[in-house]
Amino acid sequence: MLRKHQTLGEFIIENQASFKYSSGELSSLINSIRLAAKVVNYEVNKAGLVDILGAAGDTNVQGEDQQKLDVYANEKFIQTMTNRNIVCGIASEEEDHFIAINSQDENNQNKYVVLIDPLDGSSNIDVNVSVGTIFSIYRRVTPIGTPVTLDDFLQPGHLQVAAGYVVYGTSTMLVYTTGDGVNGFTLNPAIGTFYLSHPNMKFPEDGRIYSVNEGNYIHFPQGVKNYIKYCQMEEGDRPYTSRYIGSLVSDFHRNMIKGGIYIYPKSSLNSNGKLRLLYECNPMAFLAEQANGKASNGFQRILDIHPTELHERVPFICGSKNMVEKCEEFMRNA
Ligand code: AHM
Ligand code: MG
Repeated sequence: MLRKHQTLGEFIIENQASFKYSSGELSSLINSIRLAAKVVNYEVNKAGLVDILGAAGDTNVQGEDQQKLDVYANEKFIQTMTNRNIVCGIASEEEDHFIAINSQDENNQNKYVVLIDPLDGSSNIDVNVSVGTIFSIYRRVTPIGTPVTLDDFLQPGHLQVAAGYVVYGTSTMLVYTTGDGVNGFTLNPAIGTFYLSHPNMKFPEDGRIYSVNEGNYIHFPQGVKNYIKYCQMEEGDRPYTSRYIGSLVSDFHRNMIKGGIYIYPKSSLNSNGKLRLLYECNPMAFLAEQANGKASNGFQRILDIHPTELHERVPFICGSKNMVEKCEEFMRNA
């Protein structure tokens, strides 16, 4: 049951039975992400004090080395999940290779692997603009108790058991799905508790916002160019509004609430676009579909793509269903 003012902790316990694979392990895993999110949030919030407290690479007044926030976030998420011994493997956008946890320990009965982008859009930190953490969770495919392998991570997105993001914005929110809709929780920083503030989030079927880095327009495929022109044309409810933060989590979050489309296409500069299938596109696509939205590479459903490498990139079109379908139509016909 969804109850406003429910805390995230209460929600996890009360909804455990509705998880596709009911187990305390997934609950503990989401709890550990909640914990790491709070720690990272505290640090992100202090970023504006960098001139006072010291920049990355400096030593602070306590004699501690200051780290870049994305490195810090990476460490915190990995540490939290490793210390609690609740996953068997982690892959991070910040790491070249996946990390096997307790792989030699035959008592390690953990069945989940996590893929994470610890601080997406981190170039926005310097200018006090929202950034996010994105996570994606799968059941391992290799036998429990054996070391994880690359196969455990290279699964198509439709096999995700949970995914979500944290947006460190004007408020900090944790939004996630376990395949049973999308719910958003807002952090009350005074007491460090996430409350259910956005139950059962849904993309409006149609929207009026398009989010794309138009500075790259000249390099875009013809279908995307045509769609952008369509968005700008005066007809019906158009022209649409252009909004691009340059932080996927924030752009996605706004579009889910207000209705819109996010596009990071391939271009003559990047043949597969920029975003990573496993750390960014799959989790956002899972959330989008769970919220009545859609996600595609222009021609194929994101969640159907079979990954072949950890850091694979794909073109990404995601948002309100009718807008994504319109964009796909332009791409097919170009
Ligand atoms: P990052 O993983 O290096 O932070 O890059 C991902 C980010 C997305 O959050 C954002 O939508 C996109 O890169 C912006 O890229 P661009 O500046 O090319 O428009
Ligand atoms: Mg990223």
